[in-house]
Amino acid sequence: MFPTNHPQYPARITTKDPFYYKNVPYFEGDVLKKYENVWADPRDVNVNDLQDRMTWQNNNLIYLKDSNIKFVNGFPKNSQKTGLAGRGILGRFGPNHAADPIVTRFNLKKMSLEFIAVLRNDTKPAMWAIPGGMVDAGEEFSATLKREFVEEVASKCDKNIIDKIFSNGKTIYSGMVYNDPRTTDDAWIETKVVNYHISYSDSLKLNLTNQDEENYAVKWISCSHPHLYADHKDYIKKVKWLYYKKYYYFTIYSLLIVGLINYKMKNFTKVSYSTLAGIVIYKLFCKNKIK
Ligand code: RP5
Repeated sequence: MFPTNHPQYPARITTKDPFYYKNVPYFEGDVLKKYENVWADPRDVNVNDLQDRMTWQNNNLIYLKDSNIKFVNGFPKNSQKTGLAGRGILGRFGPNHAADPIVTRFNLKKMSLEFIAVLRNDTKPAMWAIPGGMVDAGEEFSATLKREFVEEVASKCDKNIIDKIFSNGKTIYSGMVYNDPRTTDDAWIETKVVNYHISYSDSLKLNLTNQDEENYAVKWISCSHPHLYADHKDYIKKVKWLYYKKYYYFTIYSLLIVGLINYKMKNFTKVSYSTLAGIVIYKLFCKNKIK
């Protein structure tokens, strides 16, 4: 897949071009020079250091040297061709680790599953996103999930409610972010996504405030929002499935029981109606859904 362009990047070239490897435009943001050795790698980073870094594979963190990621001239290469060489504006060669906390609630008034989203200010047009962020050097993923949430949306919230929310999460995904607009052939983002579902009454205790440097706004939005940043829609889909699957399967089993009762009573029209309803619900909501 070809990531969308980032507002600060030059145009990408098509990966179908036979001279791709010669012509792919090089780009490395100025900011990397300023932050070389701070959060950005030095350009002459040692290959052994790079090989000892971690990547997500099948939900486990493994060393790059043990993964299927190829190294070319001492640098790890993205398995997808993106039309841009260099790190772009990402600091690290290869995986740049991030973490995404999805805090959800069920809004009874709107009959809708909602999550806390931020309106990012680095995309054009601005896009709603999960308030995730980069893992600092030596930081645990669990710490990043909480820190990013607090920094981006909850800096004015009571510590007790934050601790309560982050005491119980469910991992939704860990691996590569395929559609982040900052991805290049030499640098990409990998993330761990965790869902924290809270009650509506707890959600009212959160005093949400956005972080001006990164976001225009923060609010609860529907999990059915049609456009989200990077791969965030896929993660939200997984959360929706996790939340709703029990209701779908309960309805299907209930219809099955109604069908069996009617079968015993030789009421075959009702048997076919309940069977049909069960099949429609299964096909629409369960089949091919993320388990
Ligand atoms: C996305 O970029 C990740 O899913 C995460 O949400 C985000 C991390 O980057 P920043 O928000 O820190 O820019 O690919």
